Parts: sequence; C-alpha cells; structure tokens
Amino acid sequence: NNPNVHFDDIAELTRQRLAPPPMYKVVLHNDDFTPMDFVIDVLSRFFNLQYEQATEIMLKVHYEGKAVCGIYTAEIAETRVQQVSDYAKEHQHPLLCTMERA
Ligand code: NFA
Repeated sequence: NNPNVHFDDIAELTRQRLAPPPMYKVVLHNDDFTPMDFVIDVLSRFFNLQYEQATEIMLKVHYEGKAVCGIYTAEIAETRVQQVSDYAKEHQHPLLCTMERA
C-alpha cells in the first residue's frame, strides 16, 4: 500500500499515451523477372508515389538490390506488404515485399 506505486502506474499510463508507436520500413526487393513497368505501377498504386518518384525507387531496387518504399505503423505496413504480394501473385510476378523495424 505504497502511494508511490500509484505514481508509477500513472507514469506508465502517461508514457503509453505519449510514446510514438513503433514504425516499420516497407522494403521492395529486386529480382530478374518482374518488369520495370509493373514495379512502377505497384509503387504508384500502393505507396501514393508520382511516376517520377516511383521510377527513382524502382531503379534503386534494380541497381542496389532493395529500397525502402515507405515507413508506417505496424498495421499499415502489414497491409501494404499484403497488397503488394497479392497484386504481384495475381499478375504472376515474383516481386518480393517485406517489412522491418525502422
Ligand atoms: N530487375 C528487374 C528487371 O530488370 C526490374 C525490377 C526492379 C524487379 C525492381 C523488381 C524490383 N526487369
């Protein structure tokens, strides 16, 4: 029955209210088969990028092996990964999309 215990509880609730949520990078990976135009379409469609920015990121993936497409909270990042993976599969391309802690 220590009143400081109550203070600790309130401090923890305050921390939870103020703490920024963990963020996740959504990453696109290069392969030898997915057409460049399809990757640009994916980046425009699911990451709200203009054609020029989409092209820039597609080329970074192509030349460097991978690139970050966006940084989101867990739920949004998971949705983007699933949307890209479903869309690639639907079009029979092996394009790989993953997420990692930012
Ligand atoms: N490397 C693929 C090609 O030459 C293009 C690509 C870019 C694939 C980015 C996947 C991701 N057709």
